[in-house]
Parts: sequence; C-alpha cells; structure tokens
Amino acid sequence: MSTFRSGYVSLIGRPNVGKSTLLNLIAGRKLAIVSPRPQTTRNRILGIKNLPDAQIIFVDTPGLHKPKHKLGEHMVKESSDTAREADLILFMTEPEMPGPGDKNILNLLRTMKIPVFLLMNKADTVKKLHLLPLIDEYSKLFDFTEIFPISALKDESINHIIQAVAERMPEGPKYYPDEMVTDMPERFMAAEVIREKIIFDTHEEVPYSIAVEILEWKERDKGKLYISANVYVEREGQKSIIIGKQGARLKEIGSRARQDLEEMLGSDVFLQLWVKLKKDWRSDSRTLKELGYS
Ligand SMILES: Nc1nc2c(ncn2[C@@H]2O[C@H](COP(=O)(O)OP(=O)(O)O)[C@@H](O)[C@H]2O)c(=O)[nH]1
Ligand SMILES: [Mg+2]
Repeated sequence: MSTFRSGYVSLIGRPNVGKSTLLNLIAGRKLAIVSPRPQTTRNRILGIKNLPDAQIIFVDTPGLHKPKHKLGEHMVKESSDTAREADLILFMTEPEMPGPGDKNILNLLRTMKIPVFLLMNKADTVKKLHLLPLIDEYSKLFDFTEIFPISALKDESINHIIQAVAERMPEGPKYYPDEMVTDMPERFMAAEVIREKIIFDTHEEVPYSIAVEILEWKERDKGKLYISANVYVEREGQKSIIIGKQGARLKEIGSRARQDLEEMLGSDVFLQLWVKLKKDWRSDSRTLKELGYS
C-alpha cells in the first residue's frame, strides 16, 4: 500500500522576489495579486495542490522586511509565523549576491530547524553562467536541502520542484477536499483584485496607503452580481489622486477590476467603488482589525 503525504510549505523571502507569482504558477490560476512594487501581499494566502498521492498546501506570505508601521508589523509576523509552522520552507531570492535582507531571513530560518529549499527566481534575467557562483554564495550561508534556479514568470512547468516538495512531506491525511484550491473567501479575493488595480495605477505612497473593504455582495436581476466596496486612503490628497479628473481614474480602475471579477466569479458584475478617508489607518490597531489585518 502506498502512503499518502500532506503538509504545509511556506514561501519566504524579501518583498518582490516573486513569491506570489510562484504561488499562482503552482495553483494554475491567480490566487495572489502581483505587482512590480514590494509589499503588495499583506496576508497569508493558501494554494492547495493535489497530487495522486499527496496534498501540498503552499502558503504565500508578505515579504520579510523591517516594519515601519503596525500594518508592517502584522505582515512580518504573518511571514515568520507561517514559516515556523511549515513542514518545508521555500526560500526565494533573486539572482543577486545575498544582501543584508537575505542574510537576516536565513538567520531566522536557521533557528527553526525546518528543511529549506533555495529557489533562485528570475533566472530568466541573467545568463546561466552567472547563476552558479551566486548559488555558491548562498550555499555558504545556509545548508539548503535542495537548490533550484527557476523563473516563476517564464517557466511553464515546475513539476520537478513540486515532486521534490512532495517527497519531503510527512505522511498525513487530505486536509482539504479535492475541488478546493484556496481557503480564501471570494469576498477577500475580490477586495484584493480591486487593490491590485489601484496599485498599478498609482505611485509613491498611494499604493501602500489603500485598503479595500467589500460592503455589499448581492445577486440582482438576471444573475448579475452587484458588488460595492470602500477604498480607504490615509490622506485627503490621496482621495483626489484615486478619483482623478472628473472621476476618470476611478472609472478606469473600476472597469479593469470588474473584468477580472467577472472572469474570477464566472458571472456579470456591477461594481461600485467609494473612496473614503481613514486617517493613518496603517498605524491604528482597531482599523487594522476591522480590515482583517491582525
Ligand atoms: N523577470 C522576472 N520577473 C519576475 C519573475 N517572478 C516574478 N517577477 C516579477 O517580480 C515582481 C514581483 O513579483 P511578486 O510575485 O509580486 O513578488 P512577491 O512580493 O515576492 O510576492 C512582479 O513584477 C513580477 O512580475 C521571474 O521569474 N522573472
Ligand atoms: Mg506577494
């Protein structure tokens, strides 16, 4: 009789190395929002992978960084907590010499005594020749169980990595039913899609200063879904930036979000967005709690 294996695998690394891109590649669909800016992911996000003889639960995390406000503290805690509870850690990095950020993370991982794979991501951005000496540098810093260069953006198959991960999973039950790909409610994913569109369309502090809260979610006539949401900003000036001239930017954001939501939910969507001021919400414990960031 063959044994069934299952376990938790946490994706750990500096912000912007490609953790969420990898989670989406593994899941074969978009679970986590991705952006060219660091610190986009704020919560832990689950991607469940079913194999004939294993169930692997991948957990995307916010990047580990030096927090500057209460939201940042929450993000760092989410990352280190999921690492501590994992059966295996995928430490992701870019094809660069290890910097202070990477070294700090490896020091933290060293205290956990959990096997760690090194995934050197964005391998498409450098010549193969340059990868080996970099991998060498990382190997001097940490005793990795396995090492893979990858490109979460360009590679189509990462089955060899998933297979290697499966082999490291302990014997265990199927934690989630087969059809389940994530534990996130649709409402949360919808709020994230809206946030992603705003991040893409704004600059400097604005992308970091926003939070999205779904207010209404109702079936209306002919199966059309009505969704309304608040977009919170930290300062008055950010409100007009998001709204744009005669509401042009908010209209554009809403229309892009609606297209993604329709694809994700498989139904027509009517989306209404409100921009609201919530002063310095990133430093306010109560608001963080209300928005699910605690
Ligand atoms: N060239 C290249 N870019 C990548 C790769 N993986 C991710 N990216 C880009 O890196 C940025 C950050 O990715 P994201 O997944 O949000 O990083 P995270 O902060 O670690 O979750 C995005 O612009 C991605 O498109 C890769 O393999 N190659
Ligand atoms: Mg991310």
